[in-house]
Amino acid sequence: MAGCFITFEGGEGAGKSTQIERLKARLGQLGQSVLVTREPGGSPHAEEIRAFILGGHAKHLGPLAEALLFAAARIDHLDKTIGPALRGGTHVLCDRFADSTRAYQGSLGNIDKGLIDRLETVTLRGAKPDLTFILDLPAETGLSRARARQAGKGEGADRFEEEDISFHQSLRQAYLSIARAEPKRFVVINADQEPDEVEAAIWAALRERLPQVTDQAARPPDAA
Ligand code: Z5A
Repeated sequence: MAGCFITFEGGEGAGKSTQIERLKARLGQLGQSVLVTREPGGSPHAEEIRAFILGGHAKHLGPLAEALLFAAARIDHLDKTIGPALRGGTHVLCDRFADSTRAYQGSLGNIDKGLIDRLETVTLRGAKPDLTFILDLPAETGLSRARARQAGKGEGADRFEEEDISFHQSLRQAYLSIARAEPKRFVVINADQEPDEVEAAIWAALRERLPQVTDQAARPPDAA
C-alpha cells in the first residue's frame, strides 16, 4: 500500500520542524515507516536551489522567477525523494510544499491565482498531499520564536525572514484563506500553545482524517 503524504505549512517559527519530529517519533513507535523531508530542498539538486533562493540571490528576479525556482526544486524533490518513498509504502512528512508557493509567491507576491494553479498542475503531476496541517499563530509570536532560535545558533535572517511584520501578518491571512478553499485537505492547528498541546491537536486530527496512518500500524516485534 502506498504511503500517505502529509505536509506542514505556516509562517516563520510556527513550530513545523518541532512537530514533524514529534510525529515521526510517535509513528515510529507504532512501527510505521516515515520519511521526514523539507522544501525548498529534500534532494541534492533541490538543496542547491534552496541555498540560492534563501541566500537572496533570486530576490531581484521577482516573485514569478522565484516561484519557478521553487517549482524546479519541487520537481526534483518529488522525483528523487517523495515519489519513491510513497510508492514504497513509507509515509512522508514534508516541512513546506506547494502551498508555500501559493502563499509566499502567489498571495504575497501578487502572482495571478490561475498562473499558480497551472504551475502547480505541471509541477505536481497529481502528487497532492493527502493532508496538510497549517500551524497558525500571530506573526509576532512566530517571528520572535524564529529570532530566538537564530540568536541561539548565531545565525542571521534569511531572504523571507527579513520581510517586515505586515508581510508576515498578510502571510497568516493568506494561509487561512488557502485552507478555507480546500477544507477536506487542510487542518488549521492553533500553534500558539505549548508544544505538547500542539502535538495532541495534530494527533487527534490525523486519527480523524487518516486513521490508516495512526491506527492500522503493526507494532514491530519486541527487540528484547
Ligand atoms: N518558501 C517560499 O517562499 N516558497 C516556497 O514554495 C517554499 C518556501 C517551499 C524556507 O525557510 C523559506 O522559504 C520560508 C518560506 C520560503 N520562509 N522563510 N523564512 P526555512 O525552511 O528556513 O524555515 P521555515 O520553514 O520558515 O521554518 P522555521 O522558521 O525554521 O520554523 P518552524 O520549523 O516552523 O519552527 P521550529 O523550528 O519548530 O520552531 C521555531 C522555534 O520555536 C524553535 O526554537 C522551537 O524550539 C520553538 N518552538 C516550537 N514550538 C513551540 C511552541 N509551541 N511554543 C514555544 N516555542 C516553540
